Parts: sequence; C-alpha cells; structure tokens
Amino acid sequence: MRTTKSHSLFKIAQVAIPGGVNSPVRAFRSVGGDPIFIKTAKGAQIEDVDGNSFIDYVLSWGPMILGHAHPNVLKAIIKAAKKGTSYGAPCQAETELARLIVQAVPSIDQVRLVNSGTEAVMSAIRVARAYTKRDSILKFDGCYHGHADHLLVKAGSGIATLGIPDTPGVPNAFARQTLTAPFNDIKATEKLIHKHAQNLAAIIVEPVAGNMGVVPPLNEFLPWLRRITQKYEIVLIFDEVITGFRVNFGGAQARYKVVPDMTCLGKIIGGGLPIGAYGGRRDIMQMIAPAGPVYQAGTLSGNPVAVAAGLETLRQLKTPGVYKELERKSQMIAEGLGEAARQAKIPYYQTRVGSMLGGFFTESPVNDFASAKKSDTARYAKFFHGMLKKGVYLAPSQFEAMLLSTAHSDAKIKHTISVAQQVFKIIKG
Ligand code: KE4
Repeated sequence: MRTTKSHSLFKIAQVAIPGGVNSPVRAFRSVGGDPIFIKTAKGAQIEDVDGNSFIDYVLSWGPMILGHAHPNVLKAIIKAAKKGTSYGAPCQAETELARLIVQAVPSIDQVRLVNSGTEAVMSAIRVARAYTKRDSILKFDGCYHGHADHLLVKAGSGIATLGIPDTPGVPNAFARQTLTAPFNDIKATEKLIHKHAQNLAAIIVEPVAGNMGVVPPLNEFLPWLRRITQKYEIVLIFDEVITGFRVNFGGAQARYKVVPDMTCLGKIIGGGLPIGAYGGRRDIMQMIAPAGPVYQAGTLSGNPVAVAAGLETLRQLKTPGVYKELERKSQMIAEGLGEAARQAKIPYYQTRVGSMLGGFFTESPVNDFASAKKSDTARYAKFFHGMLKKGVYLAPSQFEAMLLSTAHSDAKIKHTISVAQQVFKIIKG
C-alpha cells in the first residue's frame, strides 16, 4: 500500500499543527504508523491522497450514518449556503431541527443547539448544577464526554472514588468535584452515591459506552440508574452524542425505554457539519439564558448550513425500514467477523448494539473499562493494519466503535468479512 503522499503531508502538518492532527485519535498513536490523509469520500468509501480506497467503518466517528457525500444532504447544504452561511440571528430552520429532535427523543421537551458534543455536555452539566444547587457530578470510567475540564478525570485509587485529573491542565479542585465509578457496576456506584448524594448534581453516562470499545449496558444498569437518581433528585444525563439517532431514531433511551432528565447529542444531528445539542425536561431547560439565569452562548450555534445538513439527515433516517436494514447489515457483519475469528481460533469477544459494533481480542467478557483494557491491544493494532492494507478502514484504536452506514452494501460487507478471514489468519501467530 503506497503511503508516500500521506507520509509527506503528515510531516508538513506536524510543523503547523500539534501532532499533525486536529484531534488526537486521528494520529494512529494507539495502533502505530502514520495516519492516512483523506482526499475524498463517497458512500461507504474513502480514498486517501495516495489513491488507496477503503471501506470506511469509522464514518467520521459517527456522523456519516447515511454514508459520505449523500446527494440529498449535499443538496440541502448547497441550498442553505446560497442563502448565506451564518446570520447570528434566529432562522426558521433551527426551530425545525429543534422540533424534530423534541419529537424524536423521549427526554427532550426543549433543546439548545451548540457546536460540538463537548459543548453540549459542558452546558448540560452547568444547567444541572444550577438546577440542583449542587456541585459534584459522577461519571463512569472509560466513558468519554468530550474535553471539558471536569470531564477529563479518571478514577483515583480504589474502584469508586473522587476523580483525579486525567490530563495536565485540569486543576485538582475541578477533578475532585467529579466522582468516578466502574460502568455497569451497580454495587460500587450505589456506595458512592449514598456517600455523596447530597452534593451530587448529575450523573452522566453513555447509555451504550462507545469510547472503551462498544460496551452495552447490563440489563438492570440503566433502569437502576434511573431509579436511584429519581430517589436522590440527581439529574440523570444520557450522553447520546454517539447513540443518538444511531441505535434508534429516539436514541438509546428509546431502545432501552429508560428516560433520563437530560440528553446530549452531536454527530449525526449535524450530518457531518459541526453541531451539538443538549435538551431535557422543560423545568430544567427553562433555566437557560435568556429564559433563565444560566448563561450559555455560541456565535455559530444553530448554524443554518449545519442545521440544513442535520435536518436532511434526520429526514432520511425517518424513512420506514432504515433502522431495520442497518440492523440486518450489522448482524451480517458481526456474524461474519465472529465466524472468521473462530475459524482462525482467535479469541474475539464481540459486542453490538444496532450498527455500533465492538470486538476485543480477549476470551473473557467485557463489561467495563477494566475488562476492556485487559484485551490484547497489540493484536488489535495488527488487525487494524492488516485490514487497512486490504482496503478496510477500522477505528485506529481498540477503544472506539466500528460503525455502519446505510451506504454499506451487502457486497461490501461480504468483502470485509473475506478480508477479515485472511487477516485473522495472518495475525494468529
Ligand atoms: P465532540 O466535542 O468531539 O463533538 O464530542 C465529544 C463527545 C461527547 N460524548 C461522546 C459519547 C463522544 O463519543 C464524544 C466524541 N467522540 C469521539 C470518538 N469516540 C470523537 C473523535 C475525536 O475525539 O476525534
């Protein structure tokens, strides 16, 4: 596989951009080697600057559920852009997207549009703190909620504790307000909540974890979280930046029938353009300026071009049968990969929720970050590069999701499976 042009572009990029990328995971640090530079993308295919073409299972980390450069989405973007790209004043399309989200997502009575998932989460937590007049929050190890200071926190010593900074630059004082517990661990979480409930403003969770690899909630976990947060009047926030409109048109909350108090969205609702959103119960959302006292703002919030792309994407997703078809294709590829690993006698623990798939090179079950980290990430790196060389682009990290789009044809899926059969055999050694 020729990578000359990507290699030279990466060297140049590293002079002007820290690490040569605008988001760390793109740099291939977890799997080794240099990132490929993309020249163009269409449907399920991406092409790099050296002319290599790949079936894409990253889909820009989620937004491209209809595949790249969907003709209707492009048309909507061009039509909107011709009317101006940003007004800094309200426009009808923002209300249309807001109303579509309100209608689709069970927990959302009102929604505020912002520019990224990070901004959505950061703002939702501020509102929850104002609403409850409490300062602490609780998150789960291995769940990622964007890069706001108080969320870049990892578990301290012991399994469920006060957070410690997970990166330089986050003051200890911020981290101490963030409690951490193991995902899916009711016992450890309950202990922590009982101890800190009086000062807990919110518990934030990815209802299906997508940032430790894909780890579904164990049966009782989400319903239990809903009950205990109601009992202590803690705001339950579902971070559905990945799962929103991915695992169901109403998100994971519709799939699992557990309704949080607030929901954060991003990715798919912008159809590939910058967007985020947070919404929830009307009494909470009425706290937000200018309706209420909690300040939050954004120059490009509700941007008409991003909103047009999001509206068209959600309209396409509303078409009957879309999720059923995504489910069928996702099941096909999951079964194919599982069979390929079995044939090669490679331990491969698979997870899947709708078109969000995970695969860990380990024999034991993966239900939280600690067990995910026990998987053989070196073998994942070999799998990643083996697949890449044969034209399949997976996430350049074990701790991400494999995603499908409506543009992934059966033929592409069958091709991916046959490539995996070869690669599993190669990495067997
Ligand atoms: P952004 O600020 O990147 O739009 O969203 C942050 C975020 C919030 N919540 C969840 C559950 C998320 O997964 C994300 C961002 N996802 C990562 C990939 N898992 C984005 C990729 C990247 O960081 O480059």
